[in-house]
This record gives sequence, C-alpha cells and structure tokens, in this order.
Amino acid sequence: TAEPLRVCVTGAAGQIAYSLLYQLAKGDVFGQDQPVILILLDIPVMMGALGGVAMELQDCALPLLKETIATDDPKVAFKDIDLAIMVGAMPRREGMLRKDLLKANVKIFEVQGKAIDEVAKKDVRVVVVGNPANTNCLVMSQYAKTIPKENFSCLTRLDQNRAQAQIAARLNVKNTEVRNVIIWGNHSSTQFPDASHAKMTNGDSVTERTVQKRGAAVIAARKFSSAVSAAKAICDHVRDLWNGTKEGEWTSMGVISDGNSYGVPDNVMYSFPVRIKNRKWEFVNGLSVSDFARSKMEATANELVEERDTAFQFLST
Ligand code: NAX
Repeated sequence: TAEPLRVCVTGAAGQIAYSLLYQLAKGDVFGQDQPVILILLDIPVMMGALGGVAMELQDCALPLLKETIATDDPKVAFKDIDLAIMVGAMPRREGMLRKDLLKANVKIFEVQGKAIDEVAKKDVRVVVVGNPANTNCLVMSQYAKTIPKENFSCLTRLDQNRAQAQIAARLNVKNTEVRNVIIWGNHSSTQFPDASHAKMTNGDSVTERTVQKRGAAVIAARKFSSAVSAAKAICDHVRDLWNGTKEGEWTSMGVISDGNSYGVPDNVMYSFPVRIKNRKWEFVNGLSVSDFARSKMEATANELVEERDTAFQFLST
C-alpha cells in the first residue's frame, strides 16, 4: 500500500474543519487506496476542544486514517507534511476595522509561512482558506522562501460552486451539467463570477450579486457562516490539485499572478481559471474578455493590490 500522506489542517477546532476532517479521513479526496495522517493545529485555548475532535475521528474507526496528531505548535504541525490546509484565522469581531483584521492575520501567516519553510517537505502544497484568503496566501508564500510560490493556492471554489449551482437551478438542469464557470480575483465582494465561458444548454448568465452576497445570506439564515459547503469546496479544490482537472474543463483558484495574464498585475494571489496536471496548475489563456468583464477584473485586482500593500506595511522584511 501507499505511504500515508501527511496532511495538516489548521483551525482544526473550528466549524469548517469539523466537516472537512471527516471527508479527508474517509477517502473522499485522495481515494480509497491512500492512507492519511491528519495533523490538527489550533491555538492553545482550543486544545481541549481539539482533543474532542481527535477523539471523534478515532471513534469513526476509519480504515484509511493511520494517525491523528493534535498540537498548538506550527513546527510540530508542519513537520514533513505533503499538504497544509490553512483554515485557521483571526475572525472579524464586531467593530473591528478591516485594517486591524488584516494586521492580525498577516502576522499569523508570517509566522506560519516561516514555520512551514523550515520543517515541511519542499514540494508541500498549501491551500489557504482563512480570510482574507488571497492576501494571507500571498503573505505565507512570501515567508516560505524555499517553497515555490506556485505551490500555494487559495480557495475560491466555494464561490464557483455557488455560481454553478445557481445557474443549474435557473436552467433546471443537474449541477454537473454546468461547467467552466470562472471566479476572477479576490474572495471578497469585488470578485467577478463569470458565466460567459460556461458550458451549458442555453446561454443564460448568473446574476453576480447572488454569488457575491451568498455568504452573507447563509449567515443571516443560519447565524453561522458557511461550513459544510466550505468544507466540500475545499475537498473539490484539493481533489483537483491532486488528481488534475478533467479533459476540456478548468477550475478557479487563487494563484500567484505573473503580470502577463489577463491584465492582472504581478505578485498578487488572484483567482484565475486553471488547468491542473501532475499537481501543477497552468493558466487557461486566450479566453475572450468583454469590456464589462475587463472593468470588473480590474476592480478586484485593484483591491488585491491595495490589500497587499497594506499587509506589507505590517510585516518585517
Ligand atoms: P471558526 O471560527 O469556527 O474556526 C476557526 C478556527 O481557527 C478556530 O478554532 C480558531 O481557534 C483557529 N485559529 C485562529 N487562529 C489560529 C492560528 N494562529 N493557528 C491555528 N488556528 C487558529 O471559523 P470557520 O467557520 O471554520 O472559518 C475559518 C476561516 O475560513 C475564516 O477565516 C473564514 O472567514 C474563512 N472562510 C473562507 C472561505 C473561502 O472561500 N476562502 C469560505 C468559508 C469561510 O468563510
């Protein structure tokens, strides 16, 4: 049998991780022949709760879960890992300014970037979920100097899945009949959901507002933010990263920009359509962009540049 994959999930005592860990452990992502070791990282005050999560994983008696390690030390958590799923982040408290939230989070991702650089496998893949996801991902990649920036990506798959499901509902077709919806830019309200290249039976497009405001709608209804759908989207993202995208299909993820693609400035983690093979992504180039789309893609790029520049003011060099 295969060597176990070492997978670290941060924010492991939180609500997204509660759904995510089970799906990773039971073979939904890496397949039924791939054993896993799960390493759970959270902060010291959460160690009690995290112990409970570890107990529950054990109680599932899963054949593929070889070991569960719970820790509050990033250097223990990232030791020799193949994959890190960075869900943990400082949540926005009432009255907190965006700038203060950014400041708290970039510090966390600076520390974690340095730690992963020191102890993880050099070909580790890192998926950032905790918000502001794109900028946290950029900061982390910046501090993990010996790990290629291409190994980092951030989650916009939940937005893509939301768009896909809404188009399918409108057209009254199965979710799986809608393909190649794109999310451009930031995982924030400036993101641009783009159905103009989607494959579907008729040409109806999704209203962007419904996707951009969907997170807020879930909070209003459930009183908690998206968790099952977020965990499922993380699994979709990681599965595509590990197994590749299907022939003729692509997916959206936040990846490092090269300054040569779709007018997006260099050095931001921007959500693009990508094809994946052998755990490496490449841009889907050459898609037509309308004037309307262009202006939306620029607006979300501008926001990311501003977020990056604010973040870097808070960081040591
Ligand atoms: P929870 O508040 O339930 O869980 C977060 C967990 O992270 C907590 O257990 C907390 O103690 C832990 N944590 C905080 N700082 C940490 C650190 N330095 N190291 C390790 N763990 C740390 O939040 P949850 O609902 O699980 O959401 C987690 C994050 O995902 C949030 O930042 C949220 O905004 C973000 N999301 C991002 C999405 C995306 O598409 N990119 C969608 C879903 C979600 O909203």
